[in-house]
Amino acid sequence: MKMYHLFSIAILLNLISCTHKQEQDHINVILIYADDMGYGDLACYGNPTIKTPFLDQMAVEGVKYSQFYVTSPVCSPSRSSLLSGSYPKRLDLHKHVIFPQYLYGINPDEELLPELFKAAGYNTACYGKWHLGHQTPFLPLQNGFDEYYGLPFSNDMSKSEQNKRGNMRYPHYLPLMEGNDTIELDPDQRYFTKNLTERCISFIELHSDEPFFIYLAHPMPHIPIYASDSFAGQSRRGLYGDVIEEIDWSTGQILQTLKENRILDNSFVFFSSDNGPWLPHKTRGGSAGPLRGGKGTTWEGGMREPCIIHWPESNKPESGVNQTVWSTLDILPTIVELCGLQSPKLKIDGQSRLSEFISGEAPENPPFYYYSSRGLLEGIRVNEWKFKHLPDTSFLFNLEEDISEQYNLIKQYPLLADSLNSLLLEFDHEISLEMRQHGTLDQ
Ligand SMILES: [Ca+2]
Repeated sequence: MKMYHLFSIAILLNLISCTHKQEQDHINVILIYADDMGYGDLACYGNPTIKTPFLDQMAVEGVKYSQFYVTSPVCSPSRSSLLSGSYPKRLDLHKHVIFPQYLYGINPDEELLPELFKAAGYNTACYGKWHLGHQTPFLPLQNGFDEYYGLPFSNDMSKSEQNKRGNMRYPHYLPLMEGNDTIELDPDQRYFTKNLTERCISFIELHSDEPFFIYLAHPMPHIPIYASDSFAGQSRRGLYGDVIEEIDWSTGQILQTLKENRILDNSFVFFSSDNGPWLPHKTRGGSAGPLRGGKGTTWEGGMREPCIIHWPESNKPESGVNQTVWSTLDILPTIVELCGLQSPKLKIDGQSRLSEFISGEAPENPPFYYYSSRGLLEGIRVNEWKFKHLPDTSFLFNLEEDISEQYNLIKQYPLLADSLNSLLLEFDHEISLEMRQHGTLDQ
């Protein structure tokens, strides 16, 4: 009898240990995407007056990327690449942002990252700004997310905000959505960051024993900017600094929640922003640091972003600064490999960078293409060289010697410029032929 009990206990212990091991085998993923935050807005990227201790610490313990790009200098196209691994033009989402009166959005046939997670049994949540189409078929719940709470488009697409700017006939209210339903119109924007953070924390706590994927897309610091009472008036950089410091706090809260639930070691947490700072709004917008230009341009300031990643213990590169040239295109395939998900069947543009990041081997350097806010291909980067053309001028910069794009070397290296221009034209021709269609309600 005694032996029987001992045997039962041994089986039980074995079962518990197996279950525990299974729990630790999966990797949780959180993508945090700010809105219109610049390359120079975080202390760890050189900002002298905004305090970002949590992101600074995340950069020290994880990896900070110094040459990370987004695929568009405006919201909707940039977001489409993060979730699809493709240039916006491949998805027919390259022609600027989706305004409230538009009837189109991301094609539900696209295989987005949340759908790949869903197919692998993950719990999925989207909190914050969506901006990939606000008609029902294009919203998060129809595209792989179990939960959605947030704004379907930008926080300035609001009757009250437009009225403040003197646009008294603006007809659209800003909807706050829960799932597919609007639960409030023109909500108090001071509490966006705080409320989204609380949602995120609750979801982590509820699913701490199960695999999960969270896409936290902060509506800030896109103007109009607001911070909660705890942060307003605190930063030396003024309200803009308050907003960034609250986003920093939010990231710290999320990392702390993962730690308290003992799942930080098997979580991949990514932090970046969809495009550069909104410079025409002067002190209300952010800073691109040493980079030229900002939001809406294909100068570096419009498309090079801070990127900090906390890697899981099972796949952890050496901490520090990584100088690889890469982009949001590579996030989906890298995560697919990291988490063992099924790859999308449709053609995408990104590639997994997992093995080179983990092993520290020399990075591959596929060309990076700079599409404008209107979807025109204006530039290409290959290694340190960037060729860019505007209607009246062409430029050639050595970005690793001239980060601020101040010295046009096109007259010194005309053959190099020509060959980069040929690559650019060839790529745009190819993607135009292969372009899929966005989803529309009126087709
Ligand atoms: Ca944006």
